[in-house]
Amino acid sequence: MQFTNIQLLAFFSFFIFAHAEEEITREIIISGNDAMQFDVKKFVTAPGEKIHITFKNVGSLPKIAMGHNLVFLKKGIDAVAFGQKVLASGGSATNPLPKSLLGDVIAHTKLLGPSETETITFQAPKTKGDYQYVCTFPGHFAMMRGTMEVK
Ligand SMILES: [Cu+2]
Repeated sequence: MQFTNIQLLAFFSFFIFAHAEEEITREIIISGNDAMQFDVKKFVTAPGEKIHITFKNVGSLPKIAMGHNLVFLKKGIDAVAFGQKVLASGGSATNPLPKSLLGDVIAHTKLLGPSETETITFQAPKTKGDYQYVCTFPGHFAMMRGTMEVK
């Protein structure tokens, strides 16, 4: 069986493309501290890109008083409105992200105590635009917010 040059080209470019797509992983490191601040308030990613987020709680206050998580919200979900919804849905220091709200969430870490770190991996949305992220420990949404821009 003979392959034409075009067929061979199509065959190999498929592999090259598939491989290239696999290689693109964006590494982002974000920390939260005892002053209720994320050190990264904005980052940019490409549509559909694989993202590794390493989230660190660099504070020293106990988790029950100053735990932090990192919650990525779907397009159009406002971080402040979501923080209020968490409280209205029974969110607390021991249950900062009620399961009933996961439909609004792209990806999230656990609640981290002092010096804890967690890495999560997810695929960036395919639709361009701004996506907000927030810490949903009660009250922290007032200060701990940021934006992932997909462009
Ligand atoms: Cu927090």
